[in-house]
Parts: sequence; C-alpha cells; structure tokens
Amino acid sequence: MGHRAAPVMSQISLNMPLRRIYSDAPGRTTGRTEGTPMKRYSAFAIAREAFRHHTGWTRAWRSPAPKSRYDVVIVGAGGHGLATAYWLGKNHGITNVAVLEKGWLGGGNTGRNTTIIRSNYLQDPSAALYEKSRSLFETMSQDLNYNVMFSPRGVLMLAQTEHEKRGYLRTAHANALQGIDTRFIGPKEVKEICPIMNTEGPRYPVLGGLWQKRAGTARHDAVAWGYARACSDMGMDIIEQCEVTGVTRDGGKVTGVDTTRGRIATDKMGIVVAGHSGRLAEMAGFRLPIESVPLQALVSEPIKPCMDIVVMANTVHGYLSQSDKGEMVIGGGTDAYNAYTQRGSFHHIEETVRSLIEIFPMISRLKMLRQWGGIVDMTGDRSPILSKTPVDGIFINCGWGTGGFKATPGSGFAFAELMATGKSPLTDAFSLDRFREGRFIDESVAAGVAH
Ligand code: FAD
Ligand code: PYC
Repeated sequence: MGHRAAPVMSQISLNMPLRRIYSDAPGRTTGRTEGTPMKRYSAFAIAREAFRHHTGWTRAWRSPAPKSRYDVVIVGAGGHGLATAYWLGKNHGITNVAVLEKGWLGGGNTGRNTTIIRSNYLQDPSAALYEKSRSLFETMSQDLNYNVMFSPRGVLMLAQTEHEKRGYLRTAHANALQGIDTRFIGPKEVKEICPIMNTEGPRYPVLGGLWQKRAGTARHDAVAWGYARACSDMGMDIIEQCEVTGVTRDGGKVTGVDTTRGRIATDKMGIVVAGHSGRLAEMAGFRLPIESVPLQALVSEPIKPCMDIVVMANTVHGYLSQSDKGEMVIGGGTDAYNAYTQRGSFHHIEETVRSLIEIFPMISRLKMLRQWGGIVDMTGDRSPILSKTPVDGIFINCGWGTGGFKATPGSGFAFAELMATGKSPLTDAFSLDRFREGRFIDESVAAGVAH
C-alpha cells in the first residue's frame, strides 16, 4: 500500500485522474496512523527505498471518517481549498479543520488545467495577489517537502493586433510600477526566444509580446498532493467522497453542513468549489454573480523537446507549451454556453488547433493524444471573489475563471487570513460588495484566454 505514496512524476501524465494513480482499493487500511509524523522525502529516502523495493513508503495523507464537529470546514479539496487549510494551520494555528471533497482531491479544475503561472495582471490588487502567489511557487517544493516541479521557463503573451500591442504595453508599464518583472519585446526577440514560431502571418503577424521571464509552469496534481500531505500531517481531516448537499443555519449564522457522509457541525465554513460555487451559495441561501462554463484543453503525442517557454496567443484564441514528457499542451477559449459537464464541444478543439497552426505550423502533423474539460466560474470583471458572505461564518473563494491555478498558494494564504482574522489586505478589493458598489477589477485582457 505504502508504495502508492511515492509518485514517480515522469510516469504520470498530465491530467491523468488521481484515482488511477492512487485509487483506494477496498479493504486497504492507511499506512499511517493518527499522530504518526509524516516521513520526509529526501534523496536518502529514495535510495533507502530503492534497496528495499519501495516497501517502506507510507501514505501521503490519512483517509479518516468525518468527526461530528470541526472549528473550520472547507468545502472543496482542489488546490485553493487545500492551500487555505494549509495556511490556516501554518500561519494561524487553526488545525481542527475538515476539507470535504465530493470526488477525489485535485479532481476538479486543479487536475485539469494547463498549469500556466504568471502575474502579469493590470490592476494593482490583482498584481499584488498573483505576484504573491508566483513568489510562493518559487519555494513551494521546499516549503511542502514535495516536488511540485515549478519550472520558471517564461511566459510570452503575443500581440497580433495594434490594439493588443497597446494593451500589453500598458500592462508592461503598470507592472513596472507594481514591481513585477515583465517587459514588452519586439518580433525579432520573440523569434529568438521561440524559434519554432512563424511570426509573419498569414492572418495576424506577430507584432511583439508581453514577456515574463520568471513565469512558467508547475505540476498541477503535485500542488494538490503536496498541500494535502502537509494538511494531513498537521492533523487536519481531508475527507474524499463526501459531497456537501446542504448548509444548516441558525437565522443568519451557519451551524454546519449536510453531507453524503452525515451532518457535520461548524461555525466557520469556506466554500472553495470553483465551477460549483453557485450551487453551494444556493444551499447557503445567497446568490453569486457567477456563470459556470466549460473550458477544455488537449495534449498531442509526445515529441522531442522543441519549445522551452509558454506562448499564449489571445487574438487567435490559443496557447501552447511542451510538457516534461514531450506532449504539446494546447488550450483555447471557453465554450460559449453555461454547463456543469466537464467536457467541451469538439468544434472548439478544431478551431483552437487550426488557429495555432498559423503560428506553429509544425504542430499540424501531430496526433491528439487526449482531451478533457473542466467547469470554470466566470465573474463579469474576470477577477476572483474572496469574501465574507451574507451568512455569518460563511466565506467564499471563487470566480478564478480560466486562470486560478497560478493563484493557488496566494489565494490560500490570503483567504486563510480572511477566515482567521476577518480581514486581509490581499482580499479587500475582491469582496462581493464590489459588484453592488461598482468597484470592478477589470482583468479581461490579463485573463489571457478568450471568453
Ligand atoms: P477545483 O480544483 O475545481 O476544486 C474545487 C473542488 O470542489 C473540486 O474538487 C470539486 O469536486 C469540489 N466540490 C464541488 N462541489 C462540491 C460539493 N458539493 N461538496 C464537496 N466538494 C465539492 N489556471 C491557470 O492559472 N493557468 C492555466 O494554465 C489554467 N488552465 C486551465 C485549463 C483548463 C482546461 C481549465 C478547466 C482550467 C484552467 N485554469 C488555469 C483554471 C484553474 O484550473 C482553476 O482556476 C483552478 O484550478 C481552480 O482551483 P480550485 O481549487 O478553486 O477549484
Ligand atoms: O490564466 O494563464 C492563464 C491561463 C492559461 C490557460 C488557461 N489559463
């Protein structure tokens, strides 16, 4: 059993469902018992296990039955929910916490995204939040003692119209004032950085791009697994296959949740369920300015290394990077209808690939290996909501839309502060009130994905 806790990253493909890797075989018990400290991963541990046929690995996180009451209940064991729990324990000493997950942890958008991390946003509150997050990715592997494979390979957002060029020049100036290291580069430098690109047309020649050298990618599942392991080690309960089906209240105050594994009492609750936020809010008795839409991605068969940066081309609605295994990771815009199904329409894949072939003609010969979709939660201003709610004791973290993976550690850091203390400088601007008061944080350009 223990060997399942030692992920061999190179053997795990991007977006492979977690349950195929760590599936809970019936009748098995956890390798770790309550209170046993987790074993540190190290070069020495790998060597030791190699000598004893990997029989000594323990499970990365416990699988407990729910207790009847917790100080804090987090709904949703995606990256943001787990990061919130982690920072509640680490920064605020709150460890009597349950993270409830209706499926398997990381099986939502966290395990379905294309892992792009950057902080080149326009507005000050967003720049602060995304840059905090990007900087936390730099030390995450060490902080969690878990290799999240952060790869600061650089992200380039192409300008292919004069309008887009002006927009990115503006962002570069704003980023300079915010202390974020981006710059606008011309077509010659674009070609030097990414030689496989066709910068000369046919429809939209490349006029330059917004270049963030310290941006990049990380292994998405590993982020969820690393946080889960650290939370479990702090004594928190991560309860999978536990769907929240109702929220109980006493007047205007939360008293607990009904779940498929029984009622759990709490007077503090964080809703962190991405595309399902509207449904949870409805259970709690309030409404959100959110629409849920499918967003999909695909990977090609693996090929030899040919591209060592991430390129996003919003005019033609596509983006591209190469995974460590050699697959070309491809995505486009959202599907144009609301839905809760985790798949997208086929014509969308065709449009995305057709557009990208103009910029990367060499991908025309590749076969698609697999395709998948997630449900993203879109706000009108394309900025997230990190906020108290009309129900006392309930906090909401949602609205990350097409771009929340990059925000995972920073979102957890800030949301934990909000939940623990009632206030966080990083979340102030992102409250629900902004929709009533007209304080929108317009990030439709920085979102970088057509919608
Ligand atoms: P999730 O990971 O979706 O976690 C929410 C969890 O809540 C889920 O596990 C779900 O099962 C659970 N849940 C829902 N309802 C209930 C319930 N009733 N009871 C219990 N649990 C429940 N962002 C980037 O920054 N860069 C990218 O390159 C990028 N690419 C993307 C590509 C695709 C195809 C998709 C779909 C998204 C992409 N994103 C990207 C967006 C990013 O994936 C999300 O913003 C982010 O992962 C959201 O994380 P989360 O933890 O909030 O949500
Ligand atoms: O937010 O950078 C992003 C992104 C890229 C692909 C999907 N979202």
